Amino acid sequence: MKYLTLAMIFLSSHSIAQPPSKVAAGLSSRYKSFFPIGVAVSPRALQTDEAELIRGQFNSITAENAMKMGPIHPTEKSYYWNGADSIVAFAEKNRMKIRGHTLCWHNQTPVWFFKDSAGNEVTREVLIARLREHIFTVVGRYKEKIYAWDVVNEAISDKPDEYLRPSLWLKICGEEYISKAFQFAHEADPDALLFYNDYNETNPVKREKIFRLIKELKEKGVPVHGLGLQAHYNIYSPSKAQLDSALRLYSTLPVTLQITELDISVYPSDTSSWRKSGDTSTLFTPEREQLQLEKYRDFFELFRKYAANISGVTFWNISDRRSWLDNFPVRGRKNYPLLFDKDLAPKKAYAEVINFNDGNKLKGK
Ligand code: HXH
Repeated sequence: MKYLTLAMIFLSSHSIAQPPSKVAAGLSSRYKSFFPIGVAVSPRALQTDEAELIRGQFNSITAENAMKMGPIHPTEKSYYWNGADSIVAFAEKNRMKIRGHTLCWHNQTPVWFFKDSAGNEVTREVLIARLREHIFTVVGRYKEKIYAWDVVNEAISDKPDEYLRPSLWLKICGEEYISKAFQFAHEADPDALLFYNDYNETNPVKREKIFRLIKELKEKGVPVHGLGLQAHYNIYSPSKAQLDSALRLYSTLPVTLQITELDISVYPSDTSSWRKSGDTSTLFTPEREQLQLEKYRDFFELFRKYAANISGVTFWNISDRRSWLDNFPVRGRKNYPLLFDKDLAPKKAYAEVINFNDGNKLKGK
């Protein structure tokens, strides 16, 4: 008996093959009763020590780039699946949800979509047929694996007096490309949740346009089930009140909401302050760190407040080791927008996100 007990202790302490996690309980377990917590990744990150962090912290995954039109469908007759497949395989192995991003976008869309073999602009019929073929192929491949798709990304204009973005999609097809994309995605996988996804969504002018688009699509019977709020924020903006107003407005729509691309830049978006940075070790100043943790605390408080309407929160990248905001929009400038630092250790803001009083939980109210 004594030996058995000793053997059990020996076995149990050695059966945990992984190194001890740097954080005891992950984000996704802390938010289990609210919504899944996701992360946008590259196939490459899954081959590094970031994979362990992902497994411990997140229960949903998105391909940062691998499923976009350009990377996955670079020429008319060729699809490149390796990157997207590896992300899907990782998610399945680790029992994570998968969000697809994105089926129709004005950016990172290869020019071949819009041109015929002679280099002339294609007709509306040809472009719609190409969109259909693309959506059927990509959605079809991951049917029953991807539970939610960003179907149309960023179709609304940022100019106050302009409704839709004057993209080639709009120019060639008219507004109907949006409803077509949703119809094709719904036909390809009737069980997938279909999202319209956009940024600048807390801006009072743009938010009315986003609201209008979802409302009109719904009224027309278009299969749109969700609104994605990208949530590319910064340490100065939006204010808590602005985000609250936007969430309050969107909560009245007959669709579920997801925070799809969350990060909090440590620089203002105001272009007048854009400067190249010199010494990258001093940029994440104590002041920026403090402002960032306050934003993370306030925003997650709001996400919990609206949890009855929010069905997911996804971060756009894993850690400050690398994010899309490095060198963008200012070349040569490093950013620190996430909850984990370059060594994958949780930042102060992490504690603000996981330390809240369950007794005050507002879910369902
Ligand atoms: C998102 N766009 C995309 O949805 C995602 O697929 C991508 O990986 C990263 C971010 C956000 C975005 C939208 C407009 C934009 C920049 C980013 O336009 C700007 C151009 C220059 C300066 C500022 C904004």
